[in-house]
Amino acid sequence: MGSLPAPEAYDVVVIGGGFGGIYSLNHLRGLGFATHMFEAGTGLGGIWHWNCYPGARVDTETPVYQLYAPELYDTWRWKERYSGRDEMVDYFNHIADLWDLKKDITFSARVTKAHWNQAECRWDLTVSTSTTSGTKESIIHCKAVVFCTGFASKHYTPPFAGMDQFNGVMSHTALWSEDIELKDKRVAVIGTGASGVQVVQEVAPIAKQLTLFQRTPNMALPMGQSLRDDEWDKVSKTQYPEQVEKMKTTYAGFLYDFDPRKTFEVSEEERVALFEELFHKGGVYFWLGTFSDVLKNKKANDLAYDFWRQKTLARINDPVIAEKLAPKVAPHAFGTKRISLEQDYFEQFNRETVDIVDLNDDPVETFTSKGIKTKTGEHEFDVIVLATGFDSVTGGLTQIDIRGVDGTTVQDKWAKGVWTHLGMTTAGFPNMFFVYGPQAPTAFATGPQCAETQGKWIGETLSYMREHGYNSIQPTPEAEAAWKEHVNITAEEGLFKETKSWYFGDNIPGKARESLNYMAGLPQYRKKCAEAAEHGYKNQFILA
Ligand code: N01
Repeated sequence: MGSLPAPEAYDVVVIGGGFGGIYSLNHLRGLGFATHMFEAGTGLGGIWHWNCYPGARVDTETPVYQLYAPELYDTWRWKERYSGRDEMVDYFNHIADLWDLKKDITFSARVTKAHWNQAECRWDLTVSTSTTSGTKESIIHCKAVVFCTGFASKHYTPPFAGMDQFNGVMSHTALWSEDIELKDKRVAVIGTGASGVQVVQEVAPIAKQLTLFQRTPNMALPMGQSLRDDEWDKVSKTQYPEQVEKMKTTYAGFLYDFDPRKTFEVSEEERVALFEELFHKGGVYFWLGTFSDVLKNKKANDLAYDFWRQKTLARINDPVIAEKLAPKVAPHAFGTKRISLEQDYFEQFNRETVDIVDLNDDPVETFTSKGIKTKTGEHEFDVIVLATGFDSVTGGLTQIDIRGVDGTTVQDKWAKGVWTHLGMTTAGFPNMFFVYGPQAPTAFATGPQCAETQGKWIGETLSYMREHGYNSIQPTPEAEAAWKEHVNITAEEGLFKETKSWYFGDNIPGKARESLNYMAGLPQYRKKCAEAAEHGYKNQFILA
């Protein structure tokens, strides 16, 4: 573990040790910037460090979900098509060893404040460091700060009545502690996002009884999990450089893209054949490799939903439960909320010990000392799992006291909506960058690809400033307004905006409704970032 550095030692401080953070630390250090990372957790991995709930697993397949560097993929051997959480943590530690990162990281160190000091042209950070003898606050100075706090670092717990009355064990998935016992327990799971689906699938076989509290069914797709054997590993390593070139051309950074054809341009036989093929490939092919209009045209989307529904119904024995998990009337257009991958999620509901409460018919009235009381009665539990999500995309930044040139906080500036340029900078906050945050491809791109794209751009920008003798950079208000408009116009195109989801901030009461992500795809995003840097960042940024 790196020691707490002396003040004023840094060109750049990186905050957070997920993909964005480790890439940025290594890259900026390689460019010759004195760089240090603060990580609130005790280890690397970001979301994979914190989310250690039972069944936590990546929904992006190997080898796509990794950083691109020959020394990394040559020396790492993936075990499964979709890696479990522990394998991800091992992978992060492998990178840290190879790149010798830990000497420049302080763990258990949470940055609670970041204030721009105009007189000194620097950031003053307050870092709260936990040690066995207590918590210590330090002030750290740096010329630039890169927030790599991720899109899911502020968990969300709905304010259910009576929560403090419950006498059993209760935990949010993002704050899970590995010593929580679930075997032979009566378990409640609230929420059906990626976390809820994975918990149900993992815990139902060992629990005495499991009840899922569902507000919206998850249109989860079969994962198609498999082991990666030696032959796969050998071939993958030889193909990887070429695959990376391909990944740079696709919408989300996968190895495949949408089929250019539209649903009704082909015969019904051809459509069904493609649907079957994509569905059986496993993963998100049926979501992001399908006909190009499925996420744009409601009629095309209805066909995809119906196909998914028929496949799902066939796996659930009880027709009443089946109707809850895959209702005749789709709750929203297929694929317009984050699709999760499952292995045997739907089969869990065939167990005598598993049931489901549809919160639309039978809402929670209050938590009690013994469990959860809904409109129809009380359910008793030993453990309640809150898989209720995050203040996604913006929460990682707005939970920190970040103040810009005139003392305005990011929370205040973004109270009625997000303002950024390129999803990496915001006016009034010089030399502040953020990775995997709002108005960037974030939830519509693979983490490593997004982290590399943004980390490189930030590195180029800081290098340009160093070469040309500039001390500060921030976007112009006009560039920021234009980016906001562009992000919102792009989000108008598909069916996404018609669905309430965390993609639009709908899950957090009072949060402004707007697209939190740049939805035009990674290639278009890279083009926009390159254009902004052309001609010395002129017109879009103020350099001083
Ligand atoms: O959170 P979510 P998540 N009463 O926001 C429900 C990434 N991730 O932790 O849909 C009852 O998706 C809410 O209901 P509804 C990934 O990007 C990845 O699962 O709003 N229910 C919803 O069902 C993912 O998308 C991985 O109607 C309430 C659930 O809680 C993102 O993180 C693993 C409620 C929240 O689902 C977030 O996933 C884990 C209330 N008052 C996470 N409030 C992998 O790659 C909320 N809900 C595998």
